[in-house]
Amino acid sequence: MSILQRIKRKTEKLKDRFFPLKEFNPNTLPWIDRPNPEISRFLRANPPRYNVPYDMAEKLSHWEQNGYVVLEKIVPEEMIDKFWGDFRELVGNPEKYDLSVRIDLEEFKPNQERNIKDFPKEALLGKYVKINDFHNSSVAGKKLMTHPYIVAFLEAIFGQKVVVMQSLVFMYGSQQPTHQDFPWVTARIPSHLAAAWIALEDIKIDSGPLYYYIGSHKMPKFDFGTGILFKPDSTRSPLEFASYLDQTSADLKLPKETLLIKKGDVLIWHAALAHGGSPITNPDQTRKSFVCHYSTEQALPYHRNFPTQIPVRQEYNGVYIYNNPLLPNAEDIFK
Ligand SMILES: O=C(O)CCC(=O)C(=O)O
Repeated sequence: MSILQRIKRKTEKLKDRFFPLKEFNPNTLPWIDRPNPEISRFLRANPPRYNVPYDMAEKLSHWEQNGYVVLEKIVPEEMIDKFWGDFRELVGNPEKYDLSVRIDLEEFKPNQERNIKDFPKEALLGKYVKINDFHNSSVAGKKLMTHPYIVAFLEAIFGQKVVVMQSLVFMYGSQQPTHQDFPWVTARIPSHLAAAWIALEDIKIDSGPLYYYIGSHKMPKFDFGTGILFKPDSTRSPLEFASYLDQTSADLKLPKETLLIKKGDVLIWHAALAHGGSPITNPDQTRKSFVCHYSTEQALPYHRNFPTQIPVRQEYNGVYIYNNPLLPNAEDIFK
């Protein structure tokens, strides 16, 4: 990093500290989040690079109003089965692999995030497991997360180069309290964030499905005491955040929708859509999903955990995916 870049970063940090953000910066909002976005004009000037099987104008308008879209039957089953095959091999033989895994169970405190080898094998097949960034190891994962019909939509909402930020594989429902993603999954520009929830099987009502509040991406932002981003010195907790989102959605009469999509369908949601995982009512019912977070090259020109390092990156269908500098030998190990 040059001296100038270092000074710029330091200044940005000081600005964040003394003038914390209370809303997204209007100057860097994606075009579609600005007042009165002109969708037909945008599409005339920026036709999608792929011939998509859905009505892009209709989807963009739905996104603008509601903060999410469902793209039905867009991912072929073979792609999903290949990816799930890689995943089964990983959790069946964890001793052979290197990967970061988080299991939110009391018994694993204080180190709930560890190398996959350092958890008991049975725990990997249980609840509260989040397999982090498996796409770094799995080429099938990279192809899945950059499926052209997903990429076309992301390119349309951002109007610029898309990058992968992180991914999670779930075998069971997360049962996570309501949250928005941007306070945690934060790029240099927090509004440059969207997530895809790729259904790896038909989702059942008793599996603890994802839920979200329609239109919640437009509600006033929560202040953690450090502004809209969660920081180590935030004075308000994630549970207070969850109560704020549930209560404000109720006050604004925003409908709550439960995601019961089918294998190969994809939900894409906005950085500020309030969402969470419903309680699991049948402990045996899986809810296999691949959750991928994306940003733009402008907001994330490096691997999210290594901002000072020049990233090694690969390009899939026009999207940059950064190699994980911590586990170089694990990259693309599942070909
Ligand atoms: O799939 C889920 O239940 C939660 C996923 C989620 O909220 C996230 O990754 O932000």
